[in-house]
Amino acid sequence: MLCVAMMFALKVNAEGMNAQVAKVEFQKMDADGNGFVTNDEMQKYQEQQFKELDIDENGVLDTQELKRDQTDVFAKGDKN
Ligand SMILES: [Ca+2]
Ligand SMILES: [Ca+2]
Repeated sequence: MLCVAMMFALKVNAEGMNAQVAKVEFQKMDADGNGFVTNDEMQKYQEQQFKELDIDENGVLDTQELKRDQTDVFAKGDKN
C-alpha cells in the first residue's frame, strides 16, 4: 500500500517537474512574451540552442558536444 502511494507521489512529482520545464522552455521560446510561439520564434530558439551546443563553433555537433550538454543538464538538475 505504502509502496503504491510512494510511486504515485513520485509520478505526480515527475509530471509537475515536466510541466515546470515545459513552461520555462516556452517562456524562452516566446521572445516577445505575447503568450504564443511563432514559427520564427521557434526557429530562433532552436538556432540559439544549436549555437550553445556547438562549443567549437564549427557548424556541426559531434558526440562530445552532445555528451557535454547532457552532463550539464544533469549537473543543473542535481542541486539537492
Ligand atoms: Ca511570441
Ligand atoms: Ca562543433
